Amino acid sequence: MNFFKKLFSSGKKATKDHEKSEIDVNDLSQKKEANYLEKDTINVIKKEPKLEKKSDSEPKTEKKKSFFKKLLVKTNQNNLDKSLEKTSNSFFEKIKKAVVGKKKVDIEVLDNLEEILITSDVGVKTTIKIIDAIESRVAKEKYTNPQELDIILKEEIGNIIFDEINEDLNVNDKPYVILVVGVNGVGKTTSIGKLAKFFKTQGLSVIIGAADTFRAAAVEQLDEWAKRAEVDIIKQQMGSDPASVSYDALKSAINNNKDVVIIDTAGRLHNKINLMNELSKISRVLQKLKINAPNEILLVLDGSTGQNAFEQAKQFSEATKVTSMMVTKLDGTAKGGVVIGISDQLNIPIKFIGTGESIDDIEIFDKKVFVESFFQNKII
Ligand SMILES: Nc1nc2c(ncn2[C@@H]2O[C@H](COP(=O)(O)OP(=O)(O)OP(=O)(O)O)[C@@H](O)[C@H]2O)c(=O)[nH]1
Ligand SMILES: [Mg+2]
Repeated sequence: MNFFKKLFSSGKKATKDHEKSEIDVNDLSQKKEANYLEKDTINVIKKEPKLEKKSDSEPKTEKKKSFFKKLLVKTNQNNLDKSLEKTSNSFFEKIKKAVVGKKKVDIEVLDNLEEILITSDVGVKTTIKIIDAIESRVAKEKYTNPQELDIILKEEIGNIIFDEINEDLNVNDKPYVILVVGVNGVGKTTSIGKLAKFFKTQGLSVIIGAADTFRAAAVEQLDEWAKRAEVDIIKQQMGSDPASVSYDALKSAINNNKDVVIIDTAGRLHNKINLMNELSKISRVLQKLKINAPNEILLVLDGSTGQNAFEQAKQFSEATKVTSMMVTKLDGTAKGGVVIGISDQLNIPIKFIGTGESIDDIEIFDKKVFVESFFQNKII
């Protein structure tokens, strides 16, 4: 199954050192929304990085166009296996205990399985769905061997999470604007660094907007990630208007013909009305430059919080128009089962997962590969 447009691999070295720049527009922070258009022409453009001269070795427009159409990026199964090791081990330890000495899949086995799925953070509704499916299969197929429970479980979980909507990231619509949201500490800023590098290695040019102006040191932290990913960053001082920073970032992306804009936002409590207000203000202001911006509202969830992540996903998606999700910190947790519940219960695709703290610890979420990794253990 394809998740992304194939992002050109044939060696465009996307961003060069001299392309990197920082734009500090502190003086703009107090301006009103109505002044954005005026502001950018007066102050921002002057400070923006120059357009990079196209070198002869770079692909021509025609070639560049084509890379958006084909799909290349694949999930690294080994990396995912490692990240889901704890989840899988813990799940299978419980399953093995539940079927030991059993000659058939009876009510007791199913009851235990139900408990195992729930304690593995799959979530109650999805667990019931899985148990119902297994129950009717056992009845129909006269399935009796509990040692093979993992095989039907894998099939049923696969069935449940595979029927999903369009998951393509259509970066053709450039600059492709991704607004990154989520509560405190889930890994938004880290994930932005990873995403920036990810897109860059696909030959896309990236600009990051430091619109978390709320927390001290947030801008410096993002700045650090921009350096690591070797991409441009647009920032203002702490306390300035996040919508203003977002506007500047998009403006700069348009002026410099960038492919992707990723905007960091402050982690706030998901039930606060000001989150909604802030995000809709950012969107409104972005729309002054690009009518359908942001292209994505990417919700970042901390997978190690299990059902909490699920609750956040529900509440966020009720409050804002979340279009995709990234689940972080799947490494080092046994709560990876939450991904199954989220995929099943919410009509929003998970597009990426975080598998560690380093810049390359990111994988495209491919359900098939995910299920394979989840079932990397066997009962026998
Ligand atoms: N193990 C692991 N740690 C991660 C992952 N993603 C982020 N982290 C860690 O999570 C912590 C918080 O990450 P941030 O990127 O600062 O989170 P944030 O959502 O931007 O936080 P606020 O800006 O305070 O809301 C850091 O210590 C990161 O290293 C991941 O995929 N795996
Ligand atoms: Mg942050």
